[in-house]
Amino acid sequence: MKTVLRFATLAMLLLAACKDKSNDTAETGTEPTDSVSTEVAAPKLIAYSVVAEYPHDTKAFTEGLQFVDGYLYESTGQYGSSELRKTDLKTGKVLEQRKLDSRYFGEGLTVLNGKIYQLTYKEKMGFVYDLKTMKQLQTFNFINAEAWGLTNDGTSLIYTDGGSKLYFMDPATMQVTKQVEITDQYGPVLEVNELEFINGYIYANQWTRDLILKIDPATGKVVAIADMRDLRQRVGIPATIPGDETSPEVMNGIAYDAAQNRIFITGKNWPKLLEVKLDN
Ligand SMILES: [Ca+2]
Repeated sequence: MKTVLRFATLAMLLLAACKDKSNDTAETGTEPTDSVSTEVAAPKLIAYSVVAEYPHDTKAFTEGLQFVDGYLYESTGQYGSSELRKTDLKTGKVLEQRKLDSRYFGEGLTVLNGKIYQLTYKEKMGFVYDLKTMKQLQTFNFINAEAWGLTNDGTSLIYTDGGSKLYFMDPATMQVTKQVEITDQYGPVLEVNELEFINGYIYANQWTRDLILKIDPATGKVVAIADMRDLRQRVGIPATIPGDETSPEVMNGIAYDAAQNRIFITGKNWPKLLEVKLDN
C-alpha cells in the first residue's frame, strides 16, 4: 500500500524543484543521505505546454491508451463497465467497443504487430484482439497478483503490477523474459501505472500523483519527471488528495502519435484529452 515516506519524498522533490526553476535539475535538498547514495542524480524536470484539447468520455475510467493509425484505443476499468474502445480523437466518440464480462476490471493496453493486448486488474488474465476487427483472438495468464500498465518496445510487451518493476514479456510465448526495477534517487518507485514507449524511453503515470515519469527501460532509472498537477484545474476536476481512493480522477493515460510526433494525455473520467508538448 501507499507509504507516507513515498509521498514525503515526492513532495520534497517537487518542492525542491519549485524552489529553483532556473535550474532544471531538481535539488536533493535536505534529504537524508545516510540511506541513499549521493551519486544518484535526481530526475530532471520536464517543462510542458498544452497544444490542443479534445473531448474525452467522462464514463471512461482510463487504464490503457494508445494511438494507432489515426485512432485512439482505450482500455477502461471498473467491474461491470470495463471495455476495450476505439475512439475518434477529434470528437471523442466511441467508434467500436468490446465490453468485458463483469468479473473483469480492464487495465493496461498496447498494440503490437496488429494485435491489441489488454490486461485485467486482479484476474491474472489478459486478452488479445485483432486490431482491425477487434475480435478476441485468445486469452493469456500472467504471474502477477495484479496488472496495471502496459506498453511495448516493438519487440516485448512491457507491464507493471503496482510494484516497482517493469516486466518484459515475449508476445510469442507470453512468458516474462526480464524484470527491471524502476528507481529514482530515493530507491524503488512504486505504483507506476499507464505506460507509453516513446523514442527509446518509457513515459509513465504514477497512481494518484498526476505526474509523468520518464524511465530508461534498460536501467529502470527515472531520468526526468513532468509535474502536471495543474492540469486538473484546466480540465475542470477537483484537486486530489494523494492516496485518497475516493478521489479517482487521477491522470492516467499517455498515447503517442509517432507519425506527427504528438503526445496525448488524459485521466480517469476526465472530460478532456490533451495534446501536450514535452520539453525534453
Ligand atoms: Ca499508453
